[in-house]
Amino acid sequence: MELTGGGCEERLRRSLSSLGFEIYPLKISWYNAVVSADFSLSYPEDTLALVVLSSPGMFERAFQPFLKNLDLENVRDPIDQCVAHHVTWAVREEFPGQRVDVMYDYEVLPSRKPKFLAQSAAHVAGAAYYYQRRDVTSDPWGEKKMFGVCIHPRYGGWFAVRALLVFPDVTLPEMLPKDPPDCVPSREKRIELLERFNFSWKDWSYRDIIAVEERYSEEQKAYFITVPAERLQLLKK
Ligand code: B12
Repeated sequence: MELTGGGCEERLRRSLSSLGFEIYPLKISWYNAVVSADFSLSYPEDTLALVVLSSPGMFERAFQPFLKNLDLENVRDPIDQCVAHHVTWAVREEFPGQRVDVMYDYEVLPSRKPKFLAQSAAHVAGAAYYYQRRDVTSDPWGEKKMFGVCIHPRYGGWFAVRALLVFPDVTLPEMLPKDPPDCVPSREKRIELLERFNFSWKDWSYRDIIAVEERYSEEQKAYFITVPAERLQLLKK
């Protein structure tokens, strides 16, 4: 079966978009150009990859229906399991016999490093700008370690990066990179964003740093506010 890059993207979208997932293409070389050597992915540079995000609607469209068929006694993280279920199904359905390497955001290598850096992948794919300390001129944080955060143009911080799919047999020399929308352009707002994300992420306010089209439902917030160890109890109720 001959597969073109655009074909892969469209097929995956066909399977996953109605479930609340978004798909963005990138070349391995774009990702490897920004991360350090210890995080780089070992594929030829024009290799196609697709990054999968979950939008706020994923909770109602994929997770709640998925729970109905889940044996809650034998589950580790129900959200991760739901994402893996749908991605695996989509890959089997849309790319039979095709090599597809799937990496999830929660997977780590034997070195304990994440298999891929979700934020860098989302940025280079043009999906969500990854605001880092380096994006603030003469920043005020001194020696403090500040984690960076991606902001999606429609969902602000109300989304997650779930997976990276690599198609080792598909190369796309002609694909051109697309810049992610810079939705937090000012220095002041970037400082506010990084401070909210680092110092008060539990109040969710970093997610609303821009006006958003959609955010998590009250039910979804209640689920994520609950500590993981108590989430199963909540679901059983
Ligand atoms: C480990 C981890 C944590 C750790 C450490 C955080 C960290 N950033 O290191 C802890 C437990 C603290 C944590 C906490 C949280 N996390 Co966390 N975490 C991760 C995880 C699994 C790996 C991150 C990591 O190890 N990075 C390693 C460091 C070295 O990467 P880095 O700082 O980005 O450095 C790279 C870039 O700078 C890049 N680079 C260099 N130059 C340039 C230039 C450009 C243009 C670009 C694009 C890149 C780039 O190169 C560097 C590497 O060489 C990711 C999922 C994933 N697989 O990526 C989620 C993730 C970052 N976490 C996430 C979230 C939401 C959180 C929490 C809010 C909790 C939660 N889940 O709700 C808190 C908030 C943080 C806080 N205030 O404490 C989200 C962030 C979403 C977003 N919008 O950005 C992620 C992406 C998970 C997801 N599924 O969406 N987290």
